[in-house]
This record gives sequence, C-alpha cells and structure tokens, in this order.
Amino acid sequence: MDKYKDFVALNVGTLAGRLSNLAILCDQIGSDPKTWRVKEVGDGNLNLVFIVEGSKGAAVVKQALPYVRLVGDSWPLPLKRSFFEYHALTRQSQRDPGMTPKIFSFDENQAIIVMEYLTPHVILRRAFIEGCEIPDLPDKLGHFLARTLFRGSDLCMDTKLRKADLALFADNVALCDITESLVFSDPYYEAKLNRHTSPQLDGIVAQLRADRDLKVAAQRLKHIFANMPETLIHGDLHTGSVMVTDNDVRVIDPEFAFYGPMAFDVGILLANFWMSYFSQRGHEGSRPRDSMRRYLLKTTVKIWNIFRAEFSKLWHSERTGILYQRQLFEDQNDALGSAQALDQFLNNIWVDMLGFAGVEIHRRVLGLAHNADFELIVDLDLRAACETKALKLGRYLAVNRAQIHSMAEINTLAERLETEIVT
Ligand code: SR1
Ligand code: MG
Repeated sequence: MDKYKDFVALNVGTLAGRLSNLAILCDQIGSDPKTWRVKEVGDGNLNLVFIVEGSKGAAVVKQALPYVRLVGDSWPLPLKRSFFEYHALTRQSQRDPGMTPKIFSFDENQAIIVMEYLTPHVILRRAFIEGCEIPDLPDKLGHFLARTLFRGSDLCMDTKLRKADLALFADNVALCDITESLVFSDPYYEAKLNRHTSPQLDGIVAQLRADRDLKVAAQRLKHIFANMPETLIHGDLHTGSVMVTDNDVRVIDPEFAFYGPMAFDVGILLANFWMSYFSQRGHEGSRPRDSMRRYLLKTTVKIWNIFRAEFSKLWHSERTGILYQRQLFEDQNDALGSAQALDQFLNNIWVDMLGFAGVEIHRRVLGLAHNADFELIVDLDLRAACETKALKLGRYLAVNRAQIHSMAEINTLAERLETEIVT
C-alpha cells in the first residue's frame, strides 16, 4: 500500500484550512484558523517550512516534498524522510533532553511534522556570518554529541532494541545515497551537479581531482560511512542544523539520520566551524573579525574536549550494552583495561572525524550544496581566496588524519593558512 497516495503539498493559502482540525496545533496557537498568519520560511535544500502564528502563539509546520527542492522534480526523493526525522527527534530528545524542538504532532501520510517555533533563535550559520559569538555552544554541542552518540550505541543500549532500531532506520537509503555521492565522490570528479567559484578555483580543483591520496582517503571514509552502523547519527549536523540564542542551543533537521559512524556527526560539525573561520575574511568589512576567528578555533577545541569528557563519563556510568562489558574490566578490578579501551575508542573517533571534516569542507566548495558562509561573499576573488584556504585544510585533514594528534595542531595550521596570501 502506498502510504503517501493522498499526499498534497501545503502552501500558505491552504495550510490553515488543512490543519484547522489539528487539536494540538489549535491548543498551541489558538483555535480560530481565520486568524492564523502563515509564512513559508524554508531556506534549506529539501523541505517546506512554515511558521504559523495565531492569537495564542506560534508553531512550525515542516513538510517534506517528494523531490529535492534545491534541484526540482527531476530529482525525486522519498517522503519517508519525514518519518526518519520524526523518529530521530524523539530519540535525541530522550538522549539529551531540551536540545531539540518539542514535537507536537506527526502526520506520516502527509509527511508533516508540527513542532515548537524556536524564537528568538537564529540559525547558527547566520549568527557566525554576522560575527556573533555564542557562549554556550561548546557545552551544549559537546554534550549533545556525546549523549546521542553514546546512548544510541551498543555501548549502552539493549542490543535487541538497538538492532530493531537499526532495521527501522536502514530504509533511509535515499538520504544516505545523497551523502554517499555528494560528500564522498562527487567533489573528486566532474559530477554533473558540481559547481565551484570559477575560474578562480579551477587550478586547485584540478589538483584535488588528480590527487590520488585524497581520492583514496575519501573512498576509505565512504567505506566507513556506509559500513559502520555504530549508533544513530544525526547525519547532517552542520551549522545550518543548529539554532541558537545567547543562552539556548537546539539541534534541528535530523532527516538524514541512520545507524552510522559516531565520528561523522563530530566531523561534519567541526568542519563547519573551520569553514566559518576561513569565511570571516569575506564578511569583516571595516570591522575586523580577529576576535571571531579566535572564538571559532577555541570553540572547536572546547567542543572536542567536552565531547571527550562527557563520552568518558558515560563510558564509566552507562556502559550497559554488549560492548566492552564491565565483567571484563571493572568487575575484575581492571580499571586500566577499561581506560585503555576507552582511549582506543576515542582515538578511532578522532581519526575518522578528522577525515569526515576534510571531505565535508571539500564538498561544500566543490559539490552541489554550498554554504552561505562562502556564498554570501560577493567579491569572487575574495570568496575564492577563503575557499582555497578551506580546501587546503580539508585536504590535510582527510589525507593526514592518522598522523594528527591534537586540535592545537589543526588550529595552528588553520591560522597559518588564514594569513597566507592567495594569488
Ligand atoms: C540534495 S541535498 C543537499 C544537501 O542538503 C542537505 O542539507 C544535506 O547536507 C545534503 O547533502
Ligand atoms: Mg537539513
């Protein structure tokens, strides 16, 4: 049976009429649909997003479309991604309460999620483009990464439940396919939908596409992405998937969720901080962004440290799954064995996350889906200079990931690249 046979896309004119009977929405915003004000605000690549305001309040209505919005109906995309997003949000809200928007309702057949309207929140990427330093970020994001990644894995979960969940999310094939192509392969050959700042980047793009070590690294990372169902990952945790105020941080949009490698979410997130770092030159105008640049690098260090600390804490307090059982270590008074295993576990995440960060940077400059951080730089020579520095860091991370031992090492390289004159 086709679950989606009655699917009809919403629009600002039809939304109030179609959702007027949804009691939970009426409770939230007021029950007279004639007074509702509806705006479509979706600026992502895939979905419709409406803000609906009534006499009592406001809510967000998100609806998947049966195609990739960025490209059009020539690229069909299953509506079921809405189901995965809903289920990922429910799990993330249990694993790290308060870090996701509240969900009011989910209509599977219409691929509609009604959720909390986050206000006065802004998209983190926008905040960075404007040069805003958000104090709470490392604490909130470091904990979110550790808690969601640890608590969804065989380190913690009942393995029967985890296997059932793994099967549930295994059908998110189309969204995995987007990542497998757009992140790990397309940037490294002349794929049809690729674009880059041309002609300024033509030289470095040709170099990267001829770079054997880089292509081998990218394929190894793709192998890990596609074959390591370690935990329920967000799957698209860039700075456009985070909303912030001065004292609140929320993670949104987990429609790419599936059981994949822990390191992926960490790497994608940090890559977007490094891209923001290199893009600052393009946004500074007459107000220098030195402090913002320092803040961004410091934040990468803090996120990693907080992630490590929280993951280690959970390792000791919530290791109830089938992996690294306590019977083998703590119960035999072998605390050192447990520490050694934890160290090795975190080291594997470290190495893979650096690789994922590297290819994420490349795909945002060379592939289909670019970042506003660079795209909003109007002067194309300046944009290309910023992008070149990011590409170089990306290459270093992807190829040399096993030889990099600290965040300080990466950030020193980033600072050196940042001050280079690109001709
Ligand atoms: C075709 S979708 C392009 C990108 O948008 C999403 O946000 C993901 O990052 C995806 O790779
Ligand atoms: Mg998204």
